[in-house]
Amino acid sequence: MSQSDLLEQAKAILKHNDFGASTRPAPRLYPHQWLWDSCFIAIGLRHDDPKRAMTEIESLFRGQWKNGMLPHIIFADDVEYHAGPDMWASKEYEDAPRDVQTSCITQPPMVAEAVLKVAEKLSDEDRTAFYLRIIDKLVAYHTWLYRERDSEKTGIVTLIHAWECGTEDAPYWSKAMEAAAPDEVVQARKNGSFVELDAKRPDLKHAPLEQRPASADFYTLYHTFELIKQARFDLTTIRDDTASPLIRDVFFSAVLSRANDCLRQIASDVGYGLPDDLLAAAERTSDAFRRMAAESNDGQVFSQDYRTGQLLKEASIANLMPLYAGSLRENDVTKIADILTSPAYWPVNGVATVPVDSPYYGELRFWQGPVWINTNWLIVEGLKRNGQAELAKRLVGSTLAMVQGKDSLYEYYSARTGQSAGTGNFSWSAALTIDMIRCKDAE
Ligand code: 2M8
Repeated sequence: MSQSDLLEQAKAILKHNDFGASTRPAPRLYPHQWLWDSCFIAIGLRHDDPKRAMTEIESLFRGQWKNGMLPHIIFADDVEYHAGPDMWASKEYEDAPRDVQTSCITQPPMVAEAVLKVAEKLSDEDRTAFYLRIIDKLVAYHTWLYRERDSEKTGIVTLIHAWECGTEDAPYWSKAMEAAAPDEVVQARKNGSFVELDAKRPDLKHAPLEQRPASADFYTLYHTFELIKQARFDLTTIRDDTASPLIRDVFFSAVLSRANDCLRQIASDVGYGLPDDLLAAAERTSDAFRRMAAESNDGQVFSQDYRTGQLLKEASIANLMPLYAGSLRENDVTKIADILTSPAYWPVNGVATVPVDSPYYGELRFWQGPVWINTNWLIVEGLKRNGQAELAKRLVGSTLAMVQGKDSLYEYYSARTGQSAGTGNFSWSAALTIDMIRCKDAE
């Protein structure tokens, strides 16, 4: 398959998943609009249709709550999904929009980065108009994140559910969820068999069990969802009234750190004064990453249990994210580059979401080992910004070689063999393949 065939394949997937002003992550498994998916999708769309890319981003704000929150899903009508609109009942909340149904939690705040990337492809006039239409909404979102999720002013925001981090089955979340397992999972653990629970899974119509979260995690995701819903999705109530895990999440906060830098750039381009408390919060986040990376022997940083302060040291790609968060000292960049090129993280196809020597590693297990195109993309961006252009090029080459020549672009791939897994026709894999090819060709 030639590079231009791969580009055509990727474009056709985005077209197929387009439903007007936004794009489904995948036709059947993910039939609504997701927050960070749409950001990656816009980054791909910008190369051939920057106006459609703008629409993809602006359509996300249909779902913005009055308090500033951007929800992780905006629901389309009448399509089957395992965690659909009735389960969330967003309209019970005064802050939620009236004309669309949404989830009541958020997802990695990639929006400001997506706005900046799309804007690179716009005329000066369109760019300014785009920034002016969107900046108040972005400020409201970042302000909500700090107000609601970092009232202690640590710089690292707390997540109230694994679905918020986007990599929901990452080992540090899996581990933290163990103590909150529902009775049926506790019982299945005792019996040593999950067969009955596996048989009831709605998501397994679209992908086999070994490629989806294990049932212990899947049912705990639902159970903790019920707990946080009873607490009306409020962090303090969840902390005080439930045993549902709360995590100061470095993966999510690294995305926020970069998003803050993007927001500053957007504001400066249109002469917009960002609020002082937001600027101070952003400074705390970038300082936290620089400090954690400098203090760590091997460059890895860890999320924390919000209640106890205990570090969650399970190995995963989240621990390497200071690279994406901002500019690090050269020595700290080298430490992280050494880990991500080690045989555990880069056995054949880099970079595994969980290293192959981790007890959690599963070759095709959802967020527990396979290579995802979006995490590779984040690492490529981090490497480029931290003076590692050659390694970034190598990672782009390895990613494109892995996705090339298959019947579709998939949700994720084996780090050992490149085998594709999860759902096919996966939008962000298509969009970021386009972005990698087009940026490589432009260099
Ligand atoms: C996956 O998450 C959803 C819940 O949000 C699910 O498992 O049904 C994750 O990979 C998430 O990061 C992604 O945004 C979503 C849609 O692609 O799917």
